[in-house]
Amino acid sequence: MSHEEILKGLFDETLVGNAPAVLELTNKGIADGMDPSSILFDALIPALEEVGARFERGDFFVPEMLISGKAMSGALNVLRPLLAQTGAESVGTFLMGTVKGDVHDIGKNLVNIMLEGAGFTVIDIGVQVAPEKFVAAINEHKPDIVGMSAFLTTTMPMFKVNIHEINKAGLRDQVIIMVGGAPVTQEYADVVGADGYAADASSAVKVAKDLLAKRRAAV
Ligand code: B1M
Repeated sequence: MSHEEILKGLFDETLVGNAPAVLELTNKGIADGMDPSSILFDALIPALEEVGARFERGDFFVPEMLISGKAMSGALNVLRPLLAQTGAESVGTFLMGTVKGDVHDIGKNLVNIMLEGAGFTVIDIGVQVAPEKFVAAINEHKPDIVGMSAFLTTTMPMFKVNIHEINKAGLRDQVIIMVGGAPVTQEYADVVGADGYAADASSAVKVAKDLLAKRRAAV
């Protein structure tokens, strides 16, 4: 099987949510010396974009989204150690969660993988994270950066609620706050009072590093 065929197979099987085939092709690609980033960016992510487009058109429903998501997550487990390989000392601690009311986690997990690859210690507090859980986790882990993901227009307002609660707990000055997720924009991040926003996992790493460097230079 050529690398092109593996990529095409990965796209097609992720689209139909055939998790065993996606896992097998991912393992085959890696064993064959393929670049893990190519598997991710040239096959898996485009497949989920297509799933989203079909859902919008009414050709796919929630169960189809779910099985495609599961197939993608299985492949991410294989890619995680390869994408996150780093021998470096921790550059900082990043606390990450998907906001309350939102169960999407693939994008969040991908950001985590990239951050780990860039040397961050990542503490993932999961999905549907309530404001009080963010506050408790900040007290417990004392992160440099708090990252919040929201993937639905209906859950984006939770950023503002979370930031308000972090403020009320007297912790706002101690952490940098970053937000992201498919419907989020820089303008929205500014409105809710976040310190940073990124559109995708690789820019999230860059923004996190820049914000941390600025904060450290200021103190
Ligand atoms: Co949902 N879903 N979903 N879904 N789902 C979307 C998000 C949607 C865009 C589909 C569509 O209509 N085209 C739509 C949202 C519309 C909107 O509000 N704008 C949608 C909907 C409507 C819903 C439900 C409401 C459907 C229903 O029940 N009627 C429901 C909501 C459930 C809930 O959360 N309460 C729902 C459910 C689900 C499943 C559970 C079935 C499943 C999730 C599985 C899982 O995550 N474990 C699912 C899936 C798979 C999708 C799509 C198809 C794929 C999402 C994904 O993983 N993308 C999605 C369509 C799409 O995205 N095109 C869709 C790949 C991922 C790598 O990209 O998530 O954008 P992304 O993450 C990026 C960036 O956003 C960024 O970096 C990531 C990596 O590059 N990023 C950050 C993310 N977090 C960041 C944080 C940062 C910085 C950057 O700093 C802190």
